[in-house]
Amino acid sequence: MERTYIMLKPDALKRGVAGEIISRIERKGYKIVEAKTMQLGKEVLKEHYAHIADKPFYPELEAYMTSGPVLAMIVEGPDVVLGMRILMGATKFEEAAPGTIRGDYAFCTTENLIHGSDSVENAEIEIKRFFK
Ligand code: IDP
Ligand code: MG
Repeated sequence: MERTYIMLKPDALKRGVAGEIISRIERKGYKIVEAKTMQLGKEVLKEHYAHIADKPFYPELEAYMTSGPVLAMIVEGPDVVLGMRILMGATKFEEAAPGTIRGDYAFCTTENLIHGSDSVENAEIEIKRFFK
């Protein structure tokens, strides 16, 4: 069974929509096999976001991602990596379709509520990174 790394970002917890997002994941038929809240440090975040760490928006992203706890999860299901990316919606808030998590809840691109691995290979790396 395929697994992916899902992380509800600090705004999801601050706004109190974590439960609604989890409901969507469960309604889709996916299983949450592990979950924990944690406070991200700058070092692990830079490792996780190495592909964008040199972008001009990174300092703002770092401040946001370390502003409060995240909810880290391992989610399991058939083709769950791709399926979760579809449930999440596009990265840029103006491109996230209604009906997706980001399309329904995000009003800017930095604070877009949820992370999901973008490939099966990265899912395994991210699960190891955050669940040791
Ligand atoms: P993803 O989260 O959809 O996989 P990535 O390109 O991996 O998108 O970017 C990681 C995170 O960085 C995004 O979820 C978002 O929070 C932030 N981000 C990406 N691009 C921008 C941007 O152009 N402006 C502000 N924040 C961005
Ligand atoms: Mg990404």
